[in-house]
Amino acid sequence: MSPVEMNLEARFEAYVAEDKKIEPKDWMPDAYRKTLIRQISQHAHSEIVGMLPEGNWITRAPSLKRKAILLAKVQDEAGHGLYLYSAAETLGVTRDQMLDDLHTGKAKYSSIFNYPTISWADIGAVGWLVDGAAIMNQVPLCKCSYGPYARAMVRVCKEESFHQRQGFQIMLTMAQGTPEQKALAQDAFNRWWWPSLMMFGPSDADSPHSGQSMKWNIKRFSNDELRQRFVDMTVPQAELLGLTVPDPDLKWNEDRGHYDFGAIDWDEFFNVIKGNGPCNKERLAARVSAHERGAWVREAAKAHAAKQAERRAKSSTHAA
Ligand code: FAQ
Repeated sequence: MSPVEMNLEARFEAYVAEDKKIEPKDWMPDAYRKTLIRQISQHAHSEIVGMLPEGNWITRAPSLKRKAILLAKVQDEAGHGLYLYSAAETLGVTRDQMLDDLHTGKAKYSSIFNYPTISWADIGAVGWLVDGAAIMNQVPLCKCSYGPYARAMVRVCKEESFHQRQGFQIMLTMAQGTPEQKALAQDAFNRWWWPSLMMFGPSDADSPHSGQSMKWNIKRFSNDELRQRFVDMTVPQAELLGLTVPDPDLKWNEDRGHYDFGAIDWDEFFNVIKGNGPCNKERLAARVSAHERGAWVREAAKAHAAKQAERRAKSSTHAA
């Protein structure tokens, strides 16, 4: 390493140690750049693939009000994808490259979006649990060492917290409704609980990236720490709803000051992230088809931009 590079590396290390933000034009180690591109692009993919399970219910929402709320939520997720793709682009990767990686199955997106939404109660469970888990994981990312990612996360988290509350409200309405409605809420809870715990990623002992990402202040808490916080926060909410957490081993541990919970089925998790979950193929096919069907929009936008540029160039020649 040359003396100049050593200086740059020392400056980078000092910035991280002092909790300052690294900005796109700052020098950064290749591995830091690579880790951020991986995490931010996977996060962006999760947001846009995450539109699909809920999008499934827009035409079948039970009232105009619920339809308008769900439509707004799904559009918010698209917006989150756009902020995140833009943040990743500042690291030197193009959107085309990222989308290509998603469409060819090279890039991951969150395991949670490979499960089906089979009843309206699932929309409540997704908002309550999936957005709840997303907030738990993402609030610390607002303090991530990479400036563009941290700033994108501030707005994302504000919107996710509205999403979580609308989900909880659907669950509350159903849990206080007819016995059939309450049963649907419990059934959705049973199916989404364990996959929501898996969203935080493998246990710390099996998480290859956590150690380095925590040293770089990308991640502030480990996967297991955030999962525990989520369990501790959500169990009292389930009690308030009058629903039963689908875990016979769940128990408050006085000594730890936390809930103990049952074993996660990691075989299921790894199987889903390998592409073999209940909806992986359907989700990927829907994304690829949307991308192909949107080609004319991208072409039209490019043609429009070229015409505008041509007009600007002509008017500046006339003015000169
Ligand atoms: N699913 O060493 P670690 C949302 C992969 S957004 C699939 O622990 P890391 C909003 C991981 O990538 C939800 N793959 O990795 C919404 C790595 O594979 P690789 C998304 C997973 O990065 C709500 C390998 O396992 N949120 O929900 C998963 O340090 C409702 C080893 O894992 C984010 O992306 C998983 N669950 O920690 C939208 C947040 N977990 O790349 C619509 C930002 C792990 O080596 C509707 N990301 N893997 O091939 C993060 O915080 C981190 O990347 C973790 C994983 C915590 C997800």
